[in-house]
Amino acid sequence: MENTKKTIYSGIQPSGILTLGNYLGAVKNWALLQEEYNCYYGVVDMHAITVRQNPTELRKRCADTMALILAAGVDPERHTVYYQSQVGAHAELMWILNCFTYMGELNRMTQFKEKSSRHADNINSGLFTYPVLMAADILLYNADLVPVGSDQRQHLELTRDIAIRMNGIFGDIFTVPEAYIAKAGARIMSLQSPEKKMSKSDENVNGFIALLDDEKTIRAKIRRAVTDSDGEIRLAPEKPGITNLLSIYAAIKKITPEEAEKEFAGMNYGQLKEGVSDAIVDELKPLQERYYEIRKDKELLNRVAAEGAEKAASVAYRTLGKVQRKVGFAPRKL
Ligand code: ATP
Ligand code: LTN
Repeated sequence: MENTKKTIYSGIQPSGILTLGNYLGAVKNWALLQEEYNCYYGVVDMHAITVRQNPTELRKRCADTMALILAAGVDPERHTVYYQSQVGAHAELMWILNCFTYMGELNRMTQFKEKSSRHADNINSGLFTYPVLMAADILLYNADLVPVGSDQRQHLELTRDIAIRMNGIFGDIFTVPEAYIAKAGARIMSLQSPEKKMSKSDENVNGFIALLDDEKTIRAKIRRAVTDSDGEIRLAPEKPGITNLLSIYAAIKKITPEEAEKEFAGMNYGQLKEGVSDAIVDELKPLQERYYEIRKDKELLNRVAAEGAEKAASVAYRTLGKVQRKVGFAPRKL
């Protein structure tokens, strides 16, 4: 029965076209988990403006991201897909959570440190409190499980700490969520600098495979992927490029990186790259076909967004109301 199912929440920023990293680390699992869970998936546009965005581009990317989530197989009839900025409860709960989060906790966040060094001219306070907004997203829906890539583990820990702290003060108001981090694909690395994660806002487009890259581009990017000069195909920390290619292959084929290593043992780098390209192209082709169909259908996208915001708001405002009462605010008509 629908309402006895556990709840999933996850979000993705419309900060660029989704990459293979976003897909293998997160979005692919969103579709797989929807049979067992009641799911809320947010296109987190409020998180995206923590770095400068062009407004016209951002609006377009929100729709692109929504279409990609649907193309990946998420069913908006049974689940909730929506734009975060259309549900005001996120910002309202975030304020309250801010007052229960310590500067010291936020100062430790590695994503903040990494993003502030990348955007040194715009270290705004939104970038600093970004994890608190993420905690608000998750706690509003009383999520049990949060499927994300491993880069988000620290934010999930903070969300849990905030929830436990507030439950301790006010009695049980929040469900304490667990991270769901898949073994394969949890951290796909950049093709150009395999010591850092593949990121959709990387200014070097050769560092990532975008989900909408055509076959020629995919093959060219993999051909150009940084490797090393020892010529042997094996998993090793000192061989991050080869290890990453094997991990990508493994995540797509649903095998372990060790099994992928065996499959390519004794071959040369050219053959490995061809095998990886074939796997990516086969995986992305059907997704792309569905995407272009859905992306044309403005009416469908608008309807999913409107219905999604309404469904999300009905749950989110209920939680917000409960928290507002607990902290001592005057009763409010929603
Ligand atoms: P940006 O580059 O704008 O910071 P991003 O590419 O890191 O964005 P997000 O929107 O922040 O993507 O993340 C969406 C989801 O994709 C999150 O669950 C995140 O953990 C996951 N993810 C992001 N990058 C990777 C990666 N390289 N490998 C695996 N999962 C990833
Ligand atoms: N911070 C996340 C995106 C995100 C998210 C969330 C993920 C925002 N809100 C809630 C899970 C649950 C990221 O991937 N960078």
